[in-house]
Amino acid sequence: MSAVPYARPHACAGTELPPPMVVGVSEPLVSVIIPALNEAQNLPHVLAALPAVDEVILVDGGSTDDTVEIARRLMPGVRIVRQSRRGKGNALACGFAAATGDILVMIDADGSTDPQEIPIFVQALRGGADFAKGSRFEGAGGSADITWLRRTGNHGLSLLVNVLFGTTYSDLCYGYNAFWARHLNVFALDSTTRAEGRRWGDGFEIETLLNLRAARARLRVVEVPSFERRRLHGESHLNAFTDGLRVLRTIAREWSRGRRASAQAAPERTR
Ligand SMILES: Nc1nc2c(ncn2[C@@H]2O[C@H](COP(=O)(O)OP(=O)(O)OP(=O)(O)O)[C@@H](O)[C@H]2O)c(=O)[nH]1
Ligand SMILES: [Mg+2]
Repeated sequence: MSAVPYARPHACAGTELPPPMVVGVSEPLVSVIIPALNEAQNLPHVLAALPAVDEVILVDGGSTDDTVEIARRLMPGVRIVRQSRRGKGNALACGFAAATGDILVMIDADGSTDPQEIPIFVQALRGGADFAKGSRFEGAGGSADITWLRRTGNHGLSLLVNVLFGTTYSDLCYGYNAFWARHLNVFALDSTTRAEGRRWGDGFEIETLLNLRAARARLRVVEVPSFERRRLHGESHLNAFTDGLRVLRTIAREWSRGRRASAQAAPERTR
């Protein structure tokens, strides 16, 4: 796990980090969760680049290509999980629920997130963070993939979140994150209800949901500079307009949810 040099990430304002803590005498177990929908051509690159981890979970979204067969052939120990509904968010929820590690890392199957960065995320968590949030716009981070439209939309949405939630996020919609499994309940994700379509949080709004719920639970969030590569093969599943709107609605929903929770807590405090 030490192939990549550790670059100390920047802490978000209001999340002063304590000195590195001793997590225990043993190393934390690391699970990597990979949502995949028709990524057979990309998986060989992604799996080959993985550093030594304890568990790899591939969450298949009903791929019609050889995604599952390729994963099994290249990595006989891989755990294949079928998702309960549709969408990347639901895939991640199912993968998190199935994982047995102490640290859960989410990466994409299209080759855009570099598995060689995993040790940097793990180091950030072991250094005191609760949630290590990848950022393409922090420090040495960057992107060879993001379009002007998406970059502008992402900046605008990040700004809105920072104003409403008091965060200092530089990259709201990025799929490379890691957190301690003990915080999974903070995200209140429903992995078990079966349905044909998508429920709220099942789509590409998942990263926003995780970031907002981490902030509301006052987890110590540390941004980890990350470089996003181009998808190697195949088509993106994301639509900048419809998925951007889902992100915007997620921000509105989470904000009003937070206001309702504070309003309910206020009378109890004055009793
Ligand atoms: N299991 C599952 N995985 C999905 C689903 N939708 C997307 N994914 C995976 O989620 C990851 C991110 O999806 P992408 O289509 O690459 O979206 P993106 O990275 O935001 O967009 P690009 O930058 O254009 O590639 C990839 O590994 C996809 O295969 C889904 O419905 N189910
Ligand atoms: Mg991608």
